[in-house]
Amino acid sequence: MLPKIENVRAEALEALQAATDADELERLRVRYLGRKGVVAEIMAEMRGLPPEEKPAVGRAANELKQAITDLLKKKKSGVSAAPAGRKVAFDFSLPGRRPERGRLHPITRTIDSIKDIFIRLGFSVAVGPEVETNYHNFEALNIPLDHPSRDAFDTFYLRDDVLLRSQTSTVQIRVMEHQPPPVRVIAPGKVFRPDTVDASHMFLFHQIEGLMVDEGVTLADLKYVLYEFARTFYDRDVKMRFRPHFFPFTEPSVEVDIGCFICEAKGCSVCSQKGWLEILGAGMVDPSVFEAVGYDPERYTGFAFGMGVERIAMLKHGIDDIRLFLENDLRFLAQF
Ligand code: 2U9
Repeated sequence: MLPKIENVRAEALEALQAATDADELERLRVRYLGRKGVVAEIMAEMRGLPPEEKPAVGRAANELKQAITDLLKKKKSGVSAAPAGRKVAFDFSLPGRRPERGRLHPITRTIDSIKDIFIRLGFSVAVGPEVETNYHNFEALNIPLDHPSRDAFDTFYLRDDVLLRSQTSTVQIRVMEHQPPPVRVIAPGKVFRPDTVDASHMFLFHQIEGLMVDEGVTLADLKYVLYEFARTFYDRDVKMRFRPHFFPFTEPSVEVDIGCFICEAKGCSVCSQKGWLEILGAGMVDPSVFEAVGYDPERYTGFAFGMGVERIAMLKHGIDDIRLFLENDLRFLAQF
C-alpha cells in the first residue's frame, strides 16, 4: 500500500499546486479529505492489512493527510475567490483609494491657536491634575464654604475632599505654590460640572485660564492682553467692552464682550440681537488668593481671566450645539 499512498500524494499535491481558484480547491479538498474521499478510502483499506504492516502504512497515511491539509491551507490564503475563468486582473484605470487622513479635533486646534497667541505675549503653558482636592478647587480661590458651586449638584465629588476640577484655576494655584513671582501662565484643560446636557451645556468642557502676577500689574495690563488676544484670535479689529461682575477669586471682576463679528454689531441670532458676544471673565486677583499661596499681597498684584474653549470655538465657527464636539461624528469633525 505504501506505493499507492506515494502515488496519491504526488497526484494530490500536483493538483493542489495547479489549482487557481477557491472552488477548485474545495473540490480537491472533498476529493481527498472528504468523508468518502481518497484518504478515507486508504484508512478503510488499512484495516484489512496484517498487523505488522499497519504501523508503517498508518504513518504514511497520516503524513499524506497532513501534507494535503497544509498545502490546502497555504493555497487558500493565496488564491483569489473568483473562479479561474473569470479571474480579474488589476484594473489600472480605477481611481485610487484615498487613505483616510487624521486631523486634530476642533477643540485641540482652538486650544493650540489660543496657546500660540499667549506664548507670543510671554506666557508659558502649565498643566495640572484633573482629579483635585477641595483646597485647590475652592478654598485657595477664596470660594466660601456656602458658595453654590461647592454644592454636589455643581461639582463631581469622588470623596469628601477629592473631586473632578470644575475650573482650571487649580493649576495656577499649584504654579504659585511652586514658584515666586513674576508669574505669566495660561492653563488649558478639561473641567467637569454635573450640568444637565443641552445645546450649550456639557458635563465636560475645556477652559483656558490665564494669570499674570508681578509688582505693579494693573487692570490696564489686563485690558491690553485681552484686547491683543481677541484681535489676533478673530483676525480683525474687534470692539471690546468690560462689564462689572463678581467672582470670589478676583476683585474687581469683569465680564468681557466683543462686538458681534457675524452681524458687525447690528444684532443677529448669534448675539441674540444684542450686538455683543460674551467671550470671557476676568479680574484682578483677590489679595486673599495671594495669601493662600504665600505671596505678599502688599507687594504683588495680578490679573486673571478664564474662558470656555467650546464657547469660543462655537462663536468663531458658528456652531450652535456644544454636544457636537463630543459625539465623534466625522461629518462634523471633518469640516475643521
Ligand atoms: C487664580 C485666580 C483667579 C480665573 C477667572 C473667570 C474670571 C471666568 C469663566 C469663563 C467661562 C468660567 O468656562 S467658564 O464658565 N471664567 O469668568 N475665570 S477670572 O480667575 C482666577 C484663576 C486663578 C489663581
